[in-house]
Amino acid sequence: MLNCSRMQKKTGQSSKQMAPYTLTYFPVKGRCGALKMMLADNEQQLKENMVSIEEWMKGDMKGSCLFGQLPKFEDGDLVLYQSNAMLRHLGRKHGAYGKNDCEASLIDMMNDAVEDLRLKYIKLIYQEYETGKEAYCKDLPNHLKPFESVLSKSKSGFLVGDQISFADYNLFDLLLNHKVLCSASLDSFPTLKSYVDKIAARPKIKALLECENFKKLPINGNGKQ
Ligand code: GTB
Repeated sequence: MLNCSRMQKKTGQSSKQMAPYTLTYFPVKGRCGALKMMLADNEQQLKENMVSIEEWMKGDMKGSCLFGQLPKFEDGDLVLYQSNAMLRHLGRKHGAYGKNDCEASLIDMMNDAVEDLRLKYIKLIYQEYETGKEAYCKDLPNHLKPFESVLSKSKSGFLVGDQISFADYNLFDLLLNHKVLCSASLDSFPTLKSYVDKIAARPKIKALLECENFKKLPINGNGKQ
């Protein structure tokens, strides 16, 4: 189980509500940090199957995955691959996908922009870390500027509308990664900085971030961060 005992006690869920969701993934935060944050914030339990790289290398599990990759997410009989599809599914189920179609489309747009930046981050981490980190951090403000701009116009402090959405969890997770990668990354973005502080202070997110089971997971699979 992902959740700390402290968090489980606080939620006070009945056994019927326990672990409606199952996540199969490597023992890293990777592409599942945002999903875990959204579930924690909504007091949802998550059963985790951690797959070691040794187990994965045997090949059987890879062969059983629709696109040959993890994460895999199960909600009862529904099996999902693709981390952004998982975020959307949970956003729909837990009121984190806007309050009308227009908001949902704007949330999609913002989440696609988060994915664009995540792909650049992943490329750096897994392919160019030694040679590309300095240039990446120098160029990062150009990629953060649009998020700062959207948030500085937001009355609620969230990307879209007046409530948190799955795109916020996704952006928050990626900004945390960037704070580790380029420590000064938010220095010239006061709105993004207070956005990160505000989401990190949400009680259930705070509890997750302080939870040993979550904290001990490396951000990435190759030890770079
Ligand atoms: N578009 C997909 C999504 O969003 O879910 C991308 C999924 C993906 O890239 N999965 C990677 C994977 O399954 C893991 S995330 N790789 C194995 C393969 O392709 O055979 C990155 C990652 C890489 C390595 C580790 N590790 O060694 O522990 C952990 C995480």
